[in-house]
Amino acid sequence: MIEVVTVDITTLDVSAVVNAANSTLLGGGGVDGAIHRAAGPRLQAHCGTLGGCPVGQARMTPGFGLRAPWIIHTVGPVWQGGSQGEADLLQACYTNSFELAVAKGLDSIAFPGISTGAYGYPVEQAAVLALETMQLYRFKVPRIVACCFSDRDARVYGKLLSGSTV
Ligand code: AR6
Repeated sequence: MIEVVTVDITTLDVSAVVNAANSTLLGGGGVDGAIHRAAGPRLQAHCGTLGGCPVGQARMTPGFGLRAPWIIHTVGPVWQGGSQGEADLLQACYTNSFELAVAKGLDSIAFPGISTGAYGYPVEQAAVLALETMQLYRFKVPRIVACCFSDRDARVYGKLLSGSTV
């Protein structure tokens, strides 16, 4: 099942929340800042032991004070116009996040719109990739949540899911 919701991702009752991090994994603004605030300082201390994360890859940590028991940190590409491999890198973020969840046997996962905030990836293009990858994993992870932070983004996802063009 793929759900589209418009909420603060830190409030969701899921097995894993995906964080749109930067390659230091030490926290930042946007959804990364919200997740670190909700998880508390033990998250940054733990992330500091991981040695960062390259763009397109993912790392799992406990959720600490977060409602979700696990956080999957992935580093999206900075949008540079689309000719620098951004689509492959963004797809790798989703795939590698799912692979960590599957390896751990998790039954629910929530994704923010990776790269679509500070990193500037156009939401319409990012949502196509996100939903394509979610469809591929929907039999491996029973509950998949596309967590939007604006009604506009939720409409983009909703239209794509219902099969109409954006
Ligand atoms: N819950 C759900 N979605 C959110 C929340 C939230 N609490 N807060 C923001 N969003 P961004 P990026 C949405 O900028 O583009 C950080 O500083 C937001 O509206 O958080 O991958 C990192 O440290 C947008 O749709 O991530 C990196 O330096 C989406 O989350 C950099 O930003 C992603 O926006 C990563 O940039």
